[in-house]
Amino acid sequence: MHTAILNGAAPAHNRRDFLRAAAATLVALGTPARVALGAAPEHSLPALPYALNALDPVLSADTLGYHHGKHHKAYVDNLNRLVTGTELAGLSLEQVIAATAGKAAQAAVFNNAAQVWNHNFYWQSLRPQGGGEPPAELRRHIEASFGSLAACKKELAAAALSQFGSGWAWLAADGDRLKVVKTGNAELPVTLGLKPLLAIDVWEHAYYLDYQNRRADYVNAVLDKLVNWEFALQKLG
Ligand code: MN3
Repeated sequence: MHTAILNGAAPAHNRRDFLRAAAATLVALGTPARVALGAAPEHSLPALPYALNALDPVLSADTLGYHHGKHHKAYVDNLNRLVTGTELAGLSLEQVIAATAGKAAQAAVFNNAAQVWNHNFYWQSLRPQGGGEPPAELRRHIEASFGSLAACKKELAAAALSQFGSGWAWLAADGDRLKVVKTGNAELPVTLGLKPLLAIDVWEHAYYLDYQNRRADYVNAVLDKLVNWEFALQKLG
């Protein structure tokens, strides 16, 4: 995997050299260099897949506004600032995560990159009028792995509640088997070799405006009313 990352970095050099050359040409022509170099940041904040108030009253427009527009955006901005002009410039988000996971010297880049990825995934894990019954094919997998949908939800809630401090609860696939895992801070299942299917953000910023310290109320409301089982089935593939 690391070999692939190193190979993947080569085009970034070429791209930067090309951009520098292009910028120099534009400067010579009297065009501001930032037109060429500053036009497109490496990573961007995806739009929410629904309106700000679409998850109300489980999650208010205020919560989504701060969570997406401030917290998620800050991770994107930090990541762009940290990778600009480095070996990691030009790599995809997934490549940045793979190249920095487990490396203490790259912790800031990893944390911001992983949080961008986690939030991209979290917004898709929710939907208006979610919860309820999973599609039949997903339900079969859930019952094979947990015994019942209720047991699966109970295990997800327990993981979300027992994650000490900031982190995430996940439904993930380990080959054919589904399992629930929790991760601290920015950690994510892909670095554990698992395929993520659903994410529940249990950082306080995800629920504090609406639920204050009542994390259990937030988690149960998400599982009953917002969780996007169709997305999980799509990810299971
Ligand atoms: Mn968050």
